[in-house]
Amino acid sequence: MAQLTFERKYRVRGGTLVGGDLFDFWVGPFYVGFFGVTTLFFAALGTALIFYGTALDGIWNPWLISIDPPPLEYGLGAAPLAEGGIWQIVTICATAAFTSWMLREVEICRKLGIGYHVPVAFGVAILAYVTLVIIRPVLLGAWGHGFPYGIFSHLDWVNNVGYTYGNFHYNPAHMVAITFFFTTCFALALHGSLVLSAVNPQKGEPVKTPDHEDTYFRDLIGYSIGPLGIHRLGLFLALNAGLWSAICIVISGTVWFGLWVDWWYWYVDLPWW
Ligand code: BCL
Ligand code: BCL
Ligand code: BPH
Repeated sequence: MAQLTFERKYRVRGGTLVGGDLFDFWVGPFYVGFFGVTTLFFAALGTALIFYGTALDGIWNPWLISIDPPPLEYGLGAAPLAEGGIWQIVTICATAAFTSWMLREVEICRKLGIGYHVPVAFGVAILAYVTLVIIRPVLLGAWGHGFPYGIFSHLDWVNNVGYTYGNFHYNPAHMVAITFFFTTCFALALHGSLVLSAVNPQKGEPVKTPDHEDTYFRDLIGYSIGPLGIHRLGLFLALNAGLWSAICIVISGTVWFGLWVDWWYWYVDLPWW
């Protein structure tokens, strides 16, 4: 009931970025807005094109469906539909759909009067995608460097691009990214379990306060980052995971051309060994 009363209070006009009142309404629980319409448009068009490309290939096994980027020979030009052109349009649709989704998040934030943290965070995921299929291909001079849109084929791409630079594990930015992914999971495991331990007690037990949570970690490791701090830390860790991922791939083939293991010779070459 509290939820319903609250919804009546915030489901009011205004806060839109474009379109004024035109799309300022809800369908069931979903806020629509101008960017809801553009999300739907680009998502539907992109998905339809994937099905069209699949029909051209004639392979309907879901694992094997793949919309491939153009061969490297097309450089940064437009390719014929059947030779990577579909991939190029799907890439435009996907980028537009993701960006629309983010802007729809912004409009919802504005209506609620809350910060833009969620759309900013999603922006980092979009940046990673855009780095893979637009920024790096442009820097390398061919759309053919983007990854193919297929469940198995995109795994092949990761594998092949990885081995192009020898053992990709030696890429220092890849190391940092992986460390942030692991640390994010570590932090969420501690946070999720700690919150449940306090607010989901046995039958008949009272719900415990944040002081219990803080005290738990002070007893255990001498420090508690606190209820606000843990969310700042979590966001910091997760965004860095995405950011360093984008960095590790964009520098491969642009600022470092050879094997990643060779990068470490700067260390071997230090004068004092
Ligand atoms: Mg990948 C795996 C999607 C980029 C490396 N990847 C997956 C699968 C899923 C996927 C098929 C589980 C992901 C997951 O749970 O994420 N990858 C996917 C998408 C993109 C993408 C949509 C993208 O950028 C648009 N992947 C990349 C880039 C590499 C990469 C190129 C670095 C990030 N990916 C890998 C590796 C693996 C995957 C390595 C795996 O082992 C795993 C797998 O099993 O592959 C077979 C977390 C997100 C959620 C839990 C939210 C829900 C997401 C759902 C599951 C996405 C479904 C996508 C759907 C099949 C295609 C949508 C298109 C429709 C037309 C609308
Ligand atoms: Mg590696 C990349 C970990 C071994 C080659 N590798 C990554 C990073 C991550 C990682 C740090 C991928 C995350 C990412 O970019 O997310 N690699 C990792 C680990 C190991 C590892 C932990 C390990 O061995 C334990 N990697 C190897 C081996 C190499 C190798 C050694 C292969 C042989 N690795 C590469 C290459 C790449 C990576 C090459 C990369 O390109 C990739 C990277 O850094 O990419 C940036 C970012 C998230 C996204 C891109 C997803 C974006 C999602 C978009 C915005 C939304 C999708 C919506 C969807 C379509 C909606 C679906 C419909 C709804 C569900 C309804
Ligand atoms: O709404 C959301 O979450 C509920 C947003 C979202 C987010 C958000 C959201 O707010 C945030 C903060 C993040 N993701 C953050 C992050 C991480 C850290 C920055 C990072 C690790 C990450 N997201 C990763 C991923 C991955 C990975 C690792 O692969 C996936 C698959 C996702 N995030 C997925 C998603 C969605 C569930 C959601 C989201 N992250 C965004 C939903 C959205 O944009 O909807 C609009 C678009 C469509 C409904 C479909 C578009 C269809 C295209 C036109 C065609 C398909 C093209 C595609 C390229 C094909 C790929 C094929 C694959 C097999 C390779």
